[in-house]
Amino acid sequence: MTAVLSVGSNLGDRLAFLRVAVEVLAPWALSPVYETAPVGQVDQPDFLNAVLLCELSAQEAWDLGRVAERRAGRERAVPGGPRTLDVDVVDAPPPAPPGLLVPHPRAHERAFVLAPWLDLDPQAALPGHGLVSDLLSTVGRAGLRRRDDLPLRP
Ligand code: PH2
Ligand code: MG
Ligand code: MG
Repeated sequence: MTAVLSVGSNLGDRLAFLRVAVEVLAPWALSPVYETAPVGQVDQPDFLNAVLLCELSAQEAWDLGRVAERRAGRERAVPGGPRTLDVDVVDAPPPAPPGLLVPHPRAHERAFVLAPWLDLDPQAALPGHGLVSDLLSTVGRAGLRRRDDLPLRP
């Protein structure tokens, strides 16, 4: 079964850091890259975001996500602040590490997750919330810009 992972970067060479995630997580499908206005703490640089589909359990996705973040030199200075690489498990089959909520509790309200996921799978659904296409219609695409000039695979 497939894991759906959201990757984001808003510090340094953003595209290069997303490519670190691709290298470590070995996805079988990669979405387009979106440039996105920061959600939550808004006084930080714009993100690049994408979605990866990987043949991993939630536990494996979490572990490899931490490996990728470390390889991208991530420092956890300010919670919610700028980061070189963030790898989040959106949905994945069990087992999951203790304390990790799957599906991700905020994925349904995040256009920067929903839009690239929908590009990969028009039928995608988020357990407990329904079709990604419906969720994205509700949330809207404000603050998103698709960057086809920045492919995840060079
Ligand atoms: N990640 C967050 C908080 N806000 N905003 C955007 N646009 N993209 C993100 O990846 C993002 C965010 C927490 O991890
Ligand atoms: Mg995150
Ligand atoms: Mg995270």
